[in-house]
Amino acid sequence: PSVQPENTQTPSPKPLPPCPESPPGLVGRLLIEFSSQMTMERVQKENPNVTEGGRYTPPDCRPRWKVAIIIPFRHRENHLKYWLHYLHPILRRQKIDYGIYIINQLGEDTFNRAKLLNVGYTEALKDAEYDCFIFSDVDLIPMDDRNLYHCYDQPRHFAIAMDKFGFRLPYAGYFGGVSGLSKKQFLKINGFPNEYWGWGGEDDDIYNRITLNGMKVSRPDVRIGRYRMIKHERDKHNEPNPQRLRRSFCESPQSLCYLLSLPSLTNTRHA
Ligand code: UDH
Repeated sequence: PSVQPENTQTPSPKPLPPCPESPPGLVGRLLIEFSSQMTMERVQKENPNVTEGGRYTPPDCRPRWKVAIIIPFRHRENHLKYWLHYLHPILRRQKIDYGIYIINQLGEDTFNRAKLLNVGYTEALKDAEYDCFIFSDVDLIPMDDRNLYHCYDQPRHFAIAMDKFGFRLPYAGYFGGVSGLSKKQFLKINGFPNEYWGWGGEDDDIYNRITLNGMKVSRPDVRIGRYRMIKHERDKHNEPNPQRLRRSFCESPQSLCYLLSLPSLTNTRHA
């Protein structure tokens, strides 16, 4: 009798279901504190499934976004340990496919946060086809894991209720701390400004770019968008930029310069 050849082909794995829009493992409000010692060894031990380069992908579902989280950085190693300690488990519960990019400014020249964020965008895309970019200060920890770190129909401002501002927006157009743009939204505003050296103004400029390009900022519920900031003194070489108001308010056609009576930086005349 003839012998039937054995079927040697392994069955192709079943495609994973899409990750749920509201991940079931979220816990809501979190207790965030910075008094216990934190070490990188501990962070590594707590997060065995995070791979080289701070990458993670949910094993049991197909994520909706591929998110690059970009952190502007210099001399804040202690803050970074806490950020990683808190954020990895949150992002895992949120079922986010992510990579973390610490963009370190070398040397002691004046700090340039927005330029570092542009560098992060470019560098991350050399690694993988990210379609969502979240820009986070290293000292800001979300206090609620329902504040989902992915992108939205409109550019997202996540850090809307920080402890240092009494858990409210400091002003309506605030876009600082933690924000997120899809690749399409980031390209639409031609990225972030490169010319803000020192503290301040770059976030207002980004806000203006968003609104001038016909988009609106989206935000989470104020009860969910709460953040703790790790207390710190002002860093050396990141003193307030004396041009921060002029630059962010006076260079757009809808300039607020006249209201503020500030001279424009450019020769453009606004009607
Ligand atoms: N950053 C660094 N190193 C620096 C400067 C800034 O890593 O030397 C990064 C870091 O991610 C930080 C972010 O840029 O979270 C924003 O800078 P910042 O924390 O200085 O800005 P923030 O508005 O604080 O949070 C302003 C100084 C407040 C001083 C209060 C003194 N009591």
